[in-house]
Amino acid sequence: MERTFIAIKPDGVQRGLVGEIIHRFESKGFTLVGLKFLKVSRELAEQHYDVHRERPFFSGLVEFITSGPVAAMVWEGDGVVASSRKLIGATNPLTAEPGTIRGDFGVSIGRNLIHGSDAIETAQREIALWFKEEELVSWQLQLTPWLYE
Ligand code: IDP
Ligand code: MG
Repeated sequence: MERTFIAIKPDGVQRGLVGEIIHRFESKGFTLVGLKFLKVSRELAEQHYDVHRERPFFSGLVEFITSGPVAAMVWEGDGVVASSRKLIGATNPLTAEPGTIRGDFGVSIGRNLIHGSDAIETAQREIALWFKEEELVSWQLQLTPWLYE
């Protein structure tokens, strides 16, 4: 089953949006298989955003992501990687569609509340970076027959 890595960034935590964001993924029909609340180390932040290392916003991004607690999650479901990106919305909250998390709650690209893996391979890399195998729980959502044909 497909899995994705989602992190509510320090602004999402400070804005009191942890419950709202988890609710959106739960009510969509995805299954929570990993969840932790942590202060991110510089090393983890730099590894997580390694592809952006040469970008001008990299140091500010690492500074921000390590500035306060983050809620890190793994969600499971058919097509969960691409679908989560749709639930999250465009990178810039000002252009993100209303109805998306960033579109509903944000106004600035540097405070866009949430991270979601951009591809299946990225999700595998990020899940392995943030979670140990034993921190992930395989379980069967009893709602499955009501969510999948
Ligand atoms: P994504 O989070 O939608 O996948 P990416 O392009 O992967 O967007 O960028 C990673 C994160 O870097 C963004 O979520 C945002 O927090 C930050 N970021 C991206 N572009 C900019 C920028 O132009 N200025 C400031 N921060 C940016
Ligand atoms: Mg990205």
